Amino acid sequence: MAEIAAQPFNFTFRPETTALIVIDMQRDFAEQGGFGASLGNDVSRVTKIVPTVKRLIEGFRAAGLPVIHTMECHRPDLSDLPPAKRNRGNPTIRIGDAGPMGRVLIAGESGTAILDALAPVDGELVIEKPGKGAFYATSLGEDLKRMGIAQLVFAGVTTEVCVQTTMREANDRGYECLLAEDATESYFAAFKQAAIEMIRAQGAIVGWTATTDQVLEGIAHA
Ligand code: TIU
Repeated sequence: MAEIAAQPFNFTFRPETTALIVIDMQRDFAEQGGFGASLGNDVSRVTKIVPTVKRLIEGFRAAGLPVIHTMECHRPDLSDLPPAKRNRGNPTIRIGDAGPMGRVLIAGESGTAILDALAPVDGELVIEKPGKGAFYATSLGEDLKRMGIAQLVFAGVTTEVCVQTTMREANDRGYECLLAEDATESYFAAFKQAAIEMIRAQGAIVGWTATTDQVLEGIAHA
């Protein structure tokens, strides 16, 4: 057990029941020609956090703590893609369309893959999710119960969409959630800041936030 100097107050870190969950660090959100760019976003904001996310993942692996990865993606027949999601907005290419890295956000396509630098290693749980939240229409809830997890440290993209949605889902299911502030990013600096403030407001109403260094220090002292 160790106290992490988090906001809005210390987070009591219990390594035996904690996992890291890395949300959607996929080429589709980080590279030109992918889903994020098709929505008109500056994807370079995402690539900048890769070394920090890597450091966090390696800290968990070195301590023998579980690392879980999620991927936003859909079946090739689009049976898990509601028209309301496919038709939203005015992207240059839609989910399921053929792009320069294969079909956008479709399981098994090269653009949908997790970035090489952050690729899962053997034995790590990878959750393919059709929604923004990682609990919706996936086995994540049962997997966490089987693993005996009670606390989740969050990293990944984007802060106010898939990360925040999954944190809120996890918080409602009774998990204590801590977001690594510098291991998450948004396409909009103001949205990232607002999401971080919303999460930890009102006495950690959704969860805690801390830097990657503070999380790694907690691991070192636990
Ligand atoms: N567009 C956006 O900000 N995010 C997503 O569509 N997915 C995730 O956040 N992973």
